[in-house]
Amino acid sequence: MAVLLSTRLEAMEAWREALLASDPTLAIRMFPDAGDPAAIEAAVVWTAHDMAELRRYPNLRLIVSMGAGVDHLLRPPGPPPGIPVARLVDRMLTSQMGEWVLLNVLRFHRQDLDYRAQQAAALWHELPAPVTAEAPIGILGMGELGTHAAGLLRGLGFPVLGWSRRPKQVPGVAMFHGAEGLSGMVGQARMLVCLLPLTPQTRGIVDARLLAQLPRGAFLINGARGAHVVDADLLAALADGQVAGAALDVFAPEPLPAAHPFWSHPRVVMTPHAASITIPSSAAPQVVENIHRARAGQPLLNLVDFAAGY
Ligand code: NDP
Ligand code: OXD
Repeated sequence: MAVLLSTRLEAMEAWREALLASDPTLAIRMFPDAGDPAAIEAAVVWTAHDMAELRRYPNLRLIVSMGAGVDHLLRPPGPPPGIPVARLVDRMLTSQMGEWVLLNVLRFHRQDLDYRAQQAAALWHELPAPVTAEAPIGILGMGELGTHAAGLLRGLGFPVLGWSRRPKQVPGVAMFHGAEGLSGMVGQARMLVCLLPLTPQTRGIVDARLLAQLPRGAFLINGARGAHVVDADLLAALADGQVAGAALDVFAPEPLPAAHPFWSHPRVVMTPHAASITIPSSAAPQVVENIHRARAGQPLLNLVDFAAGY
């Protein structure tokens, strides 16, 4: 039996080596060279892979996302019926995202956009001192990434508010949940960090209505998926000062077209979906463990809940 790998060409070899380091007996096929379709037992894939293509493999018993998100696997036509999908929950993915969130929270908290603009104008001017304990950070999505980022922010002394789908307790974090909990949380957030999965319920969640509920002059930090944000609504909120700045790692579509206004916006800081990048050597052991479990008919790790959409 063999494992099908499908990702960007430049990442393929690192994945192959990492999987073989965990289990040298694995037979690896690099898409599109799948070989005998009947030999494929698991597919380890990233965003560009066509889910319809996976219907060619009659003995497939596991699909693994090469990232934490799975929206690319669940969009129509979705995975072949009856085949489980696992995602990555990985220490290095989590810590990178924590760093990216901290970078941007501190950038906005310490008025870095303003100081950079002053530097460009050779202007020596001290702004009011920011008070950390008076700058609540709201986190949409309190899963693996959100909970870790919350801990880092708490460690720096920021009050942290969190929003999840189901009721949940996170030490030191004021938690809100469900549609009814959203405005209570957003209304207090000096910065809003989005770390939600993209599902039918969360698509377009950061729209004019939600942005209007933020305290005036708040900041948005989106490390989740571009489609969480309605771009035109964010641009309008930036234009009238309701939102004072945004840090965006993810876009719809990616790459973001060169003509998009975000590229040159003075209050938008962009990274090219690089907040947290999967490191195959870190992620491979759990993938191999899942392949072994699938063979043995044992419960799988980090399974996607199709009904919840993440
Ligand atoms: P998790 O599944 O661990 O956490 C998701 C969180 O979102 C949970 O707290 C969940 O609530 C909450 N949630 C889901 N749906 C809703 C809803 N309708 N209303 C309120 N809360 C909701 O995911 P991760 O933390 O591992 O990853 C989050 C996302 O980050 C990924 O899906 C991916 O899109 C993105 N990502 C981006 C990267 C980048 O480089 N930019 C890298 C890695 C991930 P509950 O706790 O109740 O389940
Ligand atoms: C992920 C991502 O989901 O990189 O892991 O976006």
